[in-house]
Amino acid sequence: MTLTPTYAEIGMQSGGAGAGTDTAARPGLTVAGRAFPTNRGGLCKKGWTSAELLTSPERILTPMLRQPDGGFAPASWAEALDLVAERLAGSRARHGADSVGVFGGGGLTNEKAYQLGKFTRVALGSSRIDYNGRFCMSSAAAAGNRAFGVDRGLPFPVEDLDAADTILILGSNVAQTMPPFIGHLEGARSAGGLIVVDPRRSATARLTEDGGGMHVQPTPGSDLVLLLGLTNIVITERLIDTDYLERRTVGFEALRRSVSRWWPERVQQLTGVPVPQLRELARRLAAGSGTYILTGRGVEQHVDGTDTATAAINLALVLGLVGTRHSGYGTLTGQGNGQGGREHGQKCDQLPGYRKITDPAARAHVAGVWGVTPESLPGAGVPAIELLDSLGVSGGVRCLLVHGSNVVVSAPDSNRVRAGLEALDFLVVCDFFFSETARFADVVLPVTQWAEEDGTMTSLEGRVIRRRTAIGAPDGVRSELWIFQELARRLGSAGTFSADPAEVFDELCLASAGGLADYSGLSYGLLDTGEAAYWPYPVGSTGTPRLFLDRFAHADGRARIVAVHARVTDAPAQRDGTVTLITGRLLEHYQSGAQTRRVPELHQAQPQARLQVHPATAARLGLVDGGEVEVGNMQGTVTCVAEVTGGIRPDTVFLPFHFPGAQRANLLTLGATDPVSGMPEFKRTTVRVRALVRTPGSGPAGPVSVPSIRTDAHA
Ligand SMILES: Nc1nc2c(c(=O)[nH]1)N[C@H]1C(S)=C(S)[C@@H](COP(=O)(O)OP(=O)(O)OC[C@H]3O[C@@H](n4cnc5c(=O)[nH]c(N)nc54)[C@H](O)[C@@H]3O)O[C@H]1N2
Ligand SMILES: Nc1nc2c(c(=O)[nH]1)N[C@H]1C(S)=C(S)[C@@H](COP(=O)(O)OP(=O)(O)OC[C@H]3O[C@@H](n4cnc5c(=O)[nH]c(N)nc54)[C@H](O)[C@@H]3O)O[C@H]1N2
Ligand SMILES: [Mo]
Repeated sequence: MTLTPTYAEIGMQSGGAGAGTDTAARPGLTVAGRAFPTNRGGLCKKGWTSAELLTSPERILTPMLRQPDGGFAPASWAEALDLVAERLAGSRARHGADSVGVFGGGGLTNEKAYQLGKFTRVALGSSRIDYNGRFCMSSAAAAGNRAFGVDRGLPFPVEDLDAADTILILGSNVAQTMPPFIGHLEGARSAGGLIVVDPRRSATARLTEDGGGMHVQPTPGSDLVLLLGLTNIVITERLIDTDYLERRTVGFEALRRSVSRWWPERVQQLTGVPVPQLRELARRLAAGSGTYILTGRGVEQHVDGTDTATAAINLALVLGLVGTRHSGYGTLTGQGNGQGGREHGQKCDQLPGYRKITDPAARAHVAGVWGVTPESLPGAGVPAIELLDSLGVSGGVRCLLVHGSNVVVSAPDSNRVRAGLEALDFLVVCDFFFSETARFADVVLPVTQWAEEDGTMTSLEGRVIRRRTAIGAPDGVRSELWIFQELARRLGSAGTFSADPAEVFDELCLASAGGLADYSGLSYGLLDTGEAAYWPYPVGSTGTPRLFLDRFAHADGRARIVAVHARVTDAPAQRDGTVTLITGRLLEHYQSGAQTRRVPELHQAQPQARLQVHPATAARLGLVDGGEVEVGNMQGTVTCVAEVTGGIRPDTVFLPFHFPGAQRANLLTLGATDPVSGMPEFKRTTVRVRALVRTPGSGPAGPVSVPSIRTDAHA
């Protein structure tokens, strides 16, 4: 989540959290909220407890090498890095540079993400890099690029939301995933204008209860149809802004034709949202005097996520909301550096500054900064799921480096991921802990945590923020920048790799110059003044808090209305006792849980996976609250505990994805991807549920035949 370390102010204390651990000699830290516009001094529970991880007894404090007996033994850094370099060079020589793959993370600082991209292209010469943002932001990014010509999560400062009287949130549970953010919804909420679309009565949906807001509860994965239907109503009821459409957009005619068959009754049939509610929702959006439309993973993490985000953008465009001072569209970016992490080269088709690796001018510019020839840079690689699918496969990736992701828990179709990792010749994982993924590694390299390193992060609104070292790192751990430098040297790489974050940032700024995400006017010195710095920030500018006020980033300055079509038009199967599984987050846990499951307070609050089930469904399937259940389909089987709650549709169940082993939600997800973005489907999976202790009347949980919708992804 975006708030924890970045906005934390670190207070040094003596004694405290470090006592009694391997790192007892280090002073303890406490984390306190600091006044900052995004969070207004607030931190969520995970923020308050984040310092505990610095001194966790489970922290890895020396490189670890896999032994012939399958266990791990400590090694010196020289020994570990020599081995890694030798194996990578060997693979490259025997099987080509693309036999070495790299998997990054949206939690890395801008400096690390940038250097990881450069290291892959220059030191390894490989095109095979992608990252966990593919699971997170890729659909919204693709939609934003397509419509606006640029992808910045919120093209306006987050405080702009304070003045809104109407905010539509589609598929985001910010009350639990970004708690301090809900302060910015307060204006709309108290004006009765908070509207939440979620198949669950989530904590965010409950914010609509007092004050006259709306909670719309569609069937999972039907949001595209819902949005096409709302656009249809807005057009037929003449609520569109024709002047805006004429001045600022192209493509309206095709949109008008494409939504004409999504009349309200048909939309009701597929989404389960009653016609009067559809009409009321459309009218409220049009009537607002400051209206924002925001999307989250609930609508984006689908095989049609790009088109769904596009439909949300189209609705905003026909209402004339985007690029005006008091309204807008945005996507709620997820990870700590989910925005910056998608700008500087971790993506398979990307060079720094949000440039395309296939663009000759971009290649020439970046190669110049890197001191190599453009011809030496590889072309575009493949997106995350294709990369993971190629592990150990002939012609695929044989050696993998993982930096900041726990794919065994968080990538879809866990069994397949696990098989891929086992089939590798060599796996290197950089982490603080023995994550579920690190357990498959040949070499684990322990790295510095957030409080132990300098760097920058870019917030969901495109604001670049400095992170300062607050505490020395324990002996034995190293920064990733240092690791890249050492490996590049051992690999005999062209190009220089600095281990100093300030130097790397300066280089990133140069490399980004002239790109969409232009940082070239920034420096640590400038950021240290505390001035708010929103990209693009070219030399000589003072940054860009609000994009699109005058023009969109396409050559003609106009936004593209891209007519999209609903592909998933069947209601999810409820035959034979199957239900639709949606997955997502809990307040207390972060992502794969690699970090939060190691904080006792958070672990105790949510020690195990619980499947949310509606009481009617529980009765039908013979499930009891707190009882053990088995959730299964062709993909795999999860065992967990039932949580019977009225806050979910009867045809839908919800499972958090934070838990390991047999509780892994991703044992059930298919690995099907959006054809435009490569985003995997995480939020619409057909499953069968049964009580593990059989109660009379419950059916068996045999394999379920689900339609195979695996599609070929390209970036
Ligand atoms: N506590 C906590 N906070 C986090 C994180 C965390 O792991 N834990 N992770 C961070 C990251 S990386 C991210 S990306 C963000 C994600 O933040 P969110 O997008 O808020 O998170 P999710 O829980 O994945 O999904 C949000 C909601 O989508 C709903 N949903 C599921 N399927 C559908 C659907 O088909 N349609 C609609 N309309 N809604 C649907 C779910 O019921 C859920 O309430 O959170 C960030 N913050
Ligand atoms: N079923 C289902 N699956 C999902 C989702 C869902 O909604 N449903 N959401 C998806 C989304 S949006 C996301 S973002 C992913 C996230 O899932 P992951 O990519 O697994 O993210 P984390 O759990 O944060 O894992 C980060 C790992 O890297 C380590 N780490 C943290 N910081 C650093 C660093 O600076 N350097 C290094 N080397 N290591 C570091 C942590 O200790 C941890 O082991 O999960 C996706 N998976
Ligand atoms: Mo995410």
